[in-house]
Amino acid sequence: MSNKARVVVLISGSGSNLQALIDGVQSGELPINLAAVISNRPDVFGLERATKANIPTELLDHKTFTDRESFDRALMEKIDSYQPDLVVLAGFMRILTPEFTQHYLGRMLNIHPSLLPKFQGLHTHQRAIDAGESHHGVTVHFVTAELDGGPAVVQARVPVLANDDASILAKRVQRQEHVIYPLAVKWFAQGDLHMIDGKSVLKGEPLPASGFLISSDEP
Ligand code: NHR
Ligand code: GAR
Repeated sequence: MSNKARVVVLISGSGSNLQALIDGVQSGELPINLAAVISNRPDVFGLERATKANIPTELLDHKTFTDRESFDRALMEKIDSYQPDLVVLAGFMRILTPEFTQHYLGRMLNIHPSLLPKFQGLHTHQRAIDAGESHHGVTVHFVTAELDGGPAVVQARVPVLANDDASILAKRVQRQEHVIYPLAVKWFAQGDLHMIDGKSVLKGEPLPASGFLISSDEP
């Protein structure tokens, strides 16, 4: 018996953010029940991480569906069979239909590797470099129908350095991801974080549009 928040994690790849959640649970920092990990891609490392942590895994290969609607309906059924309180997108790479996002509205989070509203969509690290940004970062946000457009919960900034390429910059950003995602999930699990009238609310206080700001101590 456990009254901990039940969390289903959706992945498409390596699952380093999933690992940060697993580590949080195992260290006792993060009071959640990781109910299942679901991947839309076969043979990804994130599924191995889940198996090693004794978390049930599911594969739902989007390539076996004729359209987004039928994939999303099947995904919803799988997720709901685990009765989650929260759905966490952790490097999940399929755009979700409005029906899907509506069903989980206020109980689904995503981590997006940019300082939203900058650089919505894909290839964010290269785009930040190409735009000559002095800073880049990562945002946890509630998922709405608008791609990468839901209200921000927490944001971490990192510097863009002179000789950065996309992969070095991505690593610097990902170190912050592994700090802020467990934090946001913990807030939600403790009942401190809500989405109210399209805004993120933390401990009764509306958050700024950027979300709660964490600055890394690099230059
Ligand atoms: N769906 C909705 N409705 N709203 C959001 O905010 C979503 C979402 C689905 C995924 C994650 C997002 C990100 O953090 C996310 C947020 C995939 C794509 C994409 O273009 C864009 C944004 C995100 C995830 N996917 C391609 C597609 O056709 C496939 C790319 C691939 O498979 O490599 O779905 O950046
Ligand atoms: C993370 O950097 C995450 O921010 C990004 O993909 C990586 C997944 O890493 N997400 C997206 O780009 C969503 N479109 P992980 O699988 O090791 O957690």
